Amino acid sequence: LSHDLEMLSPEEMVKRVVAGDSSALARLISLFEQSVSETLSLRAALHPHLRGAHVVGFTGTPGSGKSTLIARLTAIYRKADKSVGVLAVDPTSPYSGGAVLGDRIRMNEHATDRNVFIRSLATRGDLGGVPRIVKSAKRAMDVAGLDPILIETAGVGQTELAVMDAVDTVVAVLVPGGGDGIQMLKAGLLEIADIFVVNKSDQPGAEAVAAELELMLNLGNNPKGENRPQVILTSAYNDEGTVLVAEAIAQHFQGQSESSYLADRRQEQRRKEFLEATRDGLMAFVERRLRSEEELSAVLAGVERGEQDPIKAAFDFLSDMRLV
Ligand SMILES: Nc1nc2c(ncn2[C@@H]2O[C@H](COP(=O)(O)OP(=O)(O)OP(=O)(O)O)[C@@H](O)[C@H]2O)c(=O)[nH]1
Ligand SMILES: [Mg+2]
Repeated sequence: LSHDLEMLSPEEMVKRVVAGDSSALARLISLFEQSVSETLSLRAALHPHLRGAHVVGFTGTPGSGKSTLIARLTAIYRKADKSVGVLAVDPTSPYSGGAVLGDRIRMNEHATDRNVFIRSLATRGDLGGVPRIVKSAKRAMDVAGLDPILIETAGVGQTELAVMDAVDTVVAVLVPGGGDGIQMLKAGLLEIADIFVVNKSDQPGAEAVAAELELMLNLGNNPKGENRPQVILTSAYNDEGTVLVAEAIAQHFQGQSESSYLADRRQEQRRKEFLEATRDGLMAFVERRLRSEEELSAVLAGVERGEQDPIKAAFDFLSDMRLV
């Protein structure tokens, strides 16, 4: 079957994804993983079929219960007869390696459900490419009719923040203890989160974290103005408070749609995607040239040996292409 898929033209592949063929969707995402820049035409072919699913990002410290919460929310959405897409950006650290297996176990109840599509993205240390792969995968999942699309990232680094740029609603998941609040504040999460979940409320200290957050949100110059983020206590493990999270997510989307906020957010997303795609296309062009043109590889060899100045050589190459 997978061999079958490899033979398909981009148009045929897209057609299958639109028809809800999950193996075609998985295959398409694998292609994006292999090279996001060489798949520009494939990504472009998705365009007429975009539906505009609600994309929700979950971020927070490793082990805070994001996957458990996502599994619970998936069950809630399935009860409402929604088709759910889950995209997990694999934690790279060995610490989290075990948690990935754990994720599968927790998602087990959904694994055989045709209306739930679960996919992990291996980051393979290529940090710069991750947000672009996520955006491409999200685009394909949207075309497949999955709505909502839930994206999980671990950690609060630059990559995670870049991924969260590509979602409509950001859910930050914190836990009691460990100075989470301060860590998130430093990471800039306080500014980007739309909903704060204090998970593991079955453990001591959860109320204190929630109170600390409320205080920070009241004191801080909250950039979201009237759309002050909600703080919700949950015990994802015991399925407590999870309905409130689903409601807050729906409310946030509703509120955003009614104000200009969603339009502004998506406008900025489109702007970024255009610039990234243009850059991707140019890079793919240059790399193809390097492979196919002896003259250019000779230039590169000269640059490597120090016979040619790298900047001057780049400038000359781009001038020849009439690109500068
Ligand atoms: N006590 C308690 N444990 C929980 C709760 N939610 C999740 N856990 C446990 O916390 C551990 C981590 O949960 P995950 O859902 O894998 O957390 P995660 O944020 O997805 O972890 P990474 O993907 O590694 O960042 C697991 O052992 C869960 O069973 C909760 O509400 N209470
Ligand atoms: Mg997880």
